[in-house]
Amino acid sequence: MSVPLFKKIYKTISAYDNIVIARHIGPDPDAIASQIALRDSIKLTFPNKKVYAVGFGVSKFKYLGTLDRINESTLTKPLLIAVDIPNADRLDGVDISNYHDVIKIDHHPFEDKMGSIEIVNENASSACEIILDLINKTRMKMDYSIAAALFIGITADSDRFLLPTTSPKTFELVSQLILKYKLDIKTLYNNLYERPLSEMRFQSFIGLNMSVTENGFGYIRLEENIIKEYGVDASSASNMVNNFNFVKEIIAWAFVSYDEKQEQYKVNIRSRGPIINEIASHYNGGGHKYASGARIKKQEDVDSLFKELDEECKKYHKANKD
Ligand SMILES: [Mn+2]
Repeated sequence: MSVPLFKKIYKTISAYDNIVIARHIGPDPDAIASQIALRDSIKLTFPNKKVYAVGFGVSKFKYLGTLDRINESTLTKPLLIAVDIPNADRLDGVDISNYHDVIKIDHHPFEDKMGSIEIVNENASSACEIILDLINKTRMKMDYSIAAALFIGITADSDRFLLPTTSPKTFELVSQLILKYKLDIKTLYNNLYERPLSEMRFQSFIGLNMSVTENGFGYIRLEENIIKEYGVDASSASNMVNNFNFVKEIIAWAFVSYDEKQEQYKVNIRSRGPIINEIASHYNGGGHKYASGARIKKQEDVDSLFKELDEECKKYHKANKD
C-alpha cells in the first residue's frame, strides 16, 4: 500500500478529536482485532483524543479487548473509520450520515464508497495486516496488546497463513511483530483456537454427512435440531466451513443454515479453485474470491445457487485438467 495514502490517513486522524471505529455486523476476530488495535494505537499516539471502537460485543472474542458504547448525537464533528467492511449497510452500531468524514480500511472486493480516503487492498491477508503496515509506516505507536491483537487478526483471517492472500509480506510483518514484542504465541493460539469438545463432535458429524458431487462440490444443510443436539452455537457451526479445506475430493464447499429470526437461509461458501464471490453476488451475497456468503429467502434459490457452484466446479476441472 502506498505510503502517501498512509500519511494522508495519519494526517486526517491528527485533525479530528472524536473518532469512532466500526466494522461489520457478525464480527470475526479480524474485524474486532482491527478496530481495537487501531483505537488503542490512536489513543497511545494522541492521548487527548476521544476514540471509540463500537459494535455488538461477542463474548468469545473478549480476550481481544473491550468495546465502547457511544451516543453519536453528542459527538462533535466526529470522524468514522470503517475497518474490514466493504458495504455501508452492514456497519455495526453507527449511522454513517452522522460523520463529518469517513476513512475506510478494507481487504474485501470494493463495494460502496464511504468517505474521502479509502484503502482497499484485496491482496492483503486481513484488515489487521493493513493496519499493522499503517502503524509501521507512520508515527503511530504500538504496545504489546496492540501487537497481540494484530497478530490474532492476521492469523485468523489468513487461516494460519494457509489462504492464498498470505504473502511474503504477511510473513515478514508478522515475524517482525513476534520478534519486537516477544509475543506469547502459545497463549494467543489458546485464546483463538481452544474450543469445546461439542464443536469437535459436530465437525465430525459434518464430515460424515456432507454430500459431495462428482464435480467436487461439497454441501450440507445444518439443521437446527442437530445443532441443538450437539450443543453448539449456530455461528460456530457455520464457521466450521473453514475447517474443510484441502480435502482431495472437494474444491468448493458450502454450509447452509436457516436463521429463524431473519427468516432466511445463511450460506457460507469456500473454495480452493473456482471463484465463488461472483456467483454469491447473484444471491444477495458476496465476499472474497475464495470465501463468500449469501443470505437467501427461498429454498429454491439455495438449490439453484448450489447448482451454479457445482457447474463452476465442473468448469474449473475442465479448465485445469492435466
Ligand atoms: Mn477480514
